[in-house]
Amino acid sequence: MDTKEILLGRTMAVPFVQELAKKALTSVPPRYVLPDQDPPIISHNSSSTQVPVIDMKRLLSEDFMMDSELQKLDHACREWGFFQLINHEVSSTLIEKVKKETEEFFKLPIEEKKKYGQKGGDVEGYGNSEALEAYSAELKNVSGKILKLMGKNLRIMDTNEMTTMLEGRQAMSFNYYPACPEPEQVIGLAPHSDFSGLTILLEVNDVQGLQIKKDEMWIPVKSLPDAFIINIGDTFEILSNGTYRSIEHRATVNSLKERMSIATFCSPSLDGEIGPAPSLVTPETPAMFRRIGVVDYCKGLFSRKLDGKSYLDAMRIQNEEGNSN
Ligand SMILES: O=C(O)CCC(=O)C(=O)O
Repeated sequence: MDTKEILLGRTMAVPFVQELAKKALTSVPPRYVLPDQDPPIISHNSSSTQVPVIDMKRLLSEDFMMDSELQKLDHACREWGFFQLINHEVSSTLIEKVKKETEEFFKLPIEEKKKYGQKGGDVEGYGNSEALEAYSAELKNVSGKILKLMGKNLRIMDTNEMTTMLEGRQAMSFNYYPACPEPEQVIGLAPHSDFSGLTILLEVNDVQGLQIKKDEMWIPVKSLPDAFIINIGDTFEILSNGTYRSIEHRATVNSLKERMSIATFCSPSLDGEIGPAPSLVTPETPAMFRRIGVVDYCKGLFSRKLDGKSYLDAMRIQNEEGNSN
């Protein structure tokens, strides 16, 4: 199927907040003010307020370390929906190159940038470079390995279906959050969960701002140097029949420094379907989500505004009492 022929819907035209930020405003223009946001908890550096760290080298070690790391990975996916991946074998030289190119891209004059940007009525911009191509291929390799291990943890029988559903399509989002004179009055990216199977986030310029919602509290993520921050997306929650949960997250802004990040989404291809893996649906664990074509799923998604996990909730199967599973 030619994916370009499928019209998924239109996203709102994105205003160039980077240009606005150049005006050295001392207060936020009213249209960007978002009062009454839940504040984050103050992190005490304890393990209960830090996203788990998973070591890829251990996961692939094929000795006793592998089993304990697999258990850690399973725990991270069940309890957090987020983890940081270290020793992922993507070369730091390549990562530095991608970071540098991203920073250079955002420094380009607006007219130059527009050439690479989102076209009217489209959900995607475009752009590539040798480093980006290589980065994209490396991340496909990392996500392939991690997904296989997650499938093993979940005891999914047919890992082919899993691969098609979660790895069919890769997309990247380059996020730029300008410094803001009143950071508590605005949000960089509103609370949402991702449509993807997995998302791999790279913080570009050492400014942190990602927060995740755990036990109804917002927890700031302190990323480790060169680590990837990986999260479970909605498609994986559906595939795992609710065992691994996608987690709401948001991006905050900094009062003094701009922040940049690159999110790589490993998502299902448009000609497939999304639904719980058949081997996970049993009389004891009935399907929690409807099966739906990816195109129909995306059309519904793009017609809504970012609002936590509300769209995923609409996919839930209601039980006989009218409650969702
Ligand atoms: O920039 C971040 O920290 C989060 C990015 C994100 O959530 C997204 O691109 O969907």
